[in-house]
Formats: sequence, C-alpha cells, structure tokens
Amino acid sequence: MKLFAMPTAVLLSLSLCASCSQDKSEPTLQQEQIAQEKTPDYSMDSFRFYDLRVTGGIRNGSAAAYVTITNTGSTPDTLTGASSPACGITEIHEMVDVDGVKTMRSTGHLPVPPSGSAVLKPGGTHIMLMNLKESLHKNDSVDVVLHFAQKGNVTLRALVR
Ligand SMILES: [Cu+2]
Repeated sequence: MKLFAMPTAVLLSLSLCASCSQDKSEPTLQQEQIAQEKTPDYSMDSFRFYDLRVTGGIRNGSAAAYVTITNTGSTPDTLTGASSPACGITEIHEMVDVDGVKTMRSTGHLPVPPSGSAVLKPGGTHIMLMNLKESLHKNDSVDVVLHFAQKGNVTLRALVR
C-alpha cells in the first residue's frame, strides 16, 4: 500500500526507467506533421489517437506508453491520469531539468486543447507503467486506460514495440 501512496512530486531517477531514454531520435516537426495525417490508431468522438505504443519491460520493472492525442473539437479537455491492468502503478511523467540533469517526475495533468494535441513521446511526457505484473515483449498487447476530465475513461490497446 505504501507504494501507491507515493507523493506525486517525488523525483524519480532516470535509472528507474531505462526505457524512457531508449529512443534517442527526436522526431522533427515535419515528421510530427506527417504523423497527424496518418490514420489514427483510435478515433473516439472528436478525439484521435496516433502513434500508440508501449516499450518492452521486465516483470516488476517498468515500461513507457506513448501516444499523440488530437482534439479536433472545440471543447478543451485534460488528461488527468492513466491506469493499466498490466502494472501496479501508472503515472504521467514529464521530463524536467534539475541542476542540468534530465529527470522525470509525476505530473498531475496534461491539457488537450481544442484544435490541438497532447504529445506523449520518448524524451518528453509519457505514461509510466511501473511494477509490471509480467514481462512485456515485442508484439504483446497492453490495455492502457486514459482518464480525461471531460471525456471520462478511454481504453486503448497498445502494441509493444
Ligand atoms: Cu517515466
């Protein structure tokens, strides 16, 4: 139970989550624009979900989930959290510089503006799946539930890549 009560402001060292820094190639702006023109992995009302994927990870270890959430509507929403049956703890992490060291920490919420996107990607904001119940291997599927302030819960099935 103590683990679940971990304060959100607690700083986590990158070594807890090697998968966060695994992909060193930052997508260029042009690549991101192309991504928006692709077929979404999921569509739900005015929301589109692109580039959904989860990294591999070992049992009791951690993995990261990434997705680009595009809001084509005129109502703002907020990603307030996430959960997954694949792990014990799920948090939204952001990357911050602490004395010149890139560190990840829990963030309470992520805005999804109207006619805009929230991008969860390697090296940036991501969903951290911690205390994995089983190892995640390439091509496994993982359910990731996104909690939105307005839209409620949205369950997405992501492939491990
Ligand atoms: Cu993380």
